[in-house]
Amino acid sequence: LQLEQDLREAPRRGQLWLAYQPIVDLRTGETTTVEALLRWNHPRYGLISPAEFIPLAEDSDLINLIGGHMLRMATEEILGPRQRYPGLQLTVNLSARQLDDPALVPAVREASQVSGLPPSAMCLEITESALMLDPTAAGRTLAAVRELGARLAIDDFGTGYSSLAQLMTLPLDTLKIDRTFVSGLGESRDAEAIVTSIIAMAHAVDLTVVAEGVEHEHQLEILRELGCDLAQGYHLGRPVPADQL
Ligand code: G
Ligand code: G
Ligand code: MN
Ligand code: NA
Repeated sequence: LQLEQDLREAPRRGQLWLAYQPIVDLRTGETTTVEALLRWNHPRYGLISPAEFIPLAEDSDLINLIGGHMLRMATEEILGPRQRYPGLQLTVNLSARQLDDPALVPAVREASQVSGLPPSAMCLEITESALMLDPTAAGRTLAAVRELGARLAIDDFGTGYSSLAQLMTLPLDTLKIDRTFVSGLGESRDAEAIVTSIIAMAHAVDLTVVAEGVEHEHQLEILRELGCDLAQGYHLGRPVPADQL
């Protein structure tokens, strides 16, 4: 509970910051997008991962506060890099709770208006499991986000239990292959078979495919051969503060 109280005050105390990780086009080698990843510098416990504090925020109404703050920071901080790379896109993560929150769409609109970053330069990532909690409600929110002009990605794909039929009813643009499959490339034939079929399936329904968690050159080579569109991972670039992008 003390930690929850600390988190409530973190935005106003300037303890939250964003690390940005490049997402690279496998044909051109260019960075087309950066993913914003939230970080919390706690005065006593040091750096706390979102894997720990996002669930805490989701158990209370805090997720709206944190989510809104994150959107405003990200849309402001991307402006500098976009002056040098005008086509650069921003992608941010949403949690399950934000999906059925009526404040989400206004928060995206507001962040865009305040920063001047067009919604078309923004993508929202939702995990497969969050989408499947309530696909009907998720579909409504996603349609409203799309209406604004922002793009949508399904994150950690392959770790949930969604069917292709369910996914096709959602207005998605991008599919991100979970890093557990990418890490097996070149080592397990199963991993290669799975990645091959995910790419084929995604392309069949016109989704752009991102491979996550690329840590080695050989994985990159296999992904290129398999026709994957984009890739992300420590081998291509670690998440860094905006001024180091
Ligand atoms: O960057 P890192 O590996 O620490 O992220 C851990 C998890 O936290 C990942 O699943 C990532 O998607 C999630 N995450 C990172 N930033 C945010 C954020 O701003 N909002 C939400 N909801 N999740 C985030
Ligand atoms: O769930 P999501 O895909 O949003 O999680 C993103 C997280 O994955 C980031 O917090 C980032 O720190 C982590 N990440 C990014 N690239 C790599 C990688 O190459 N290897 C591993 N193990 N983690 C990565
Ligand atoms: Mn993500
Ligand atoms: Na992921």
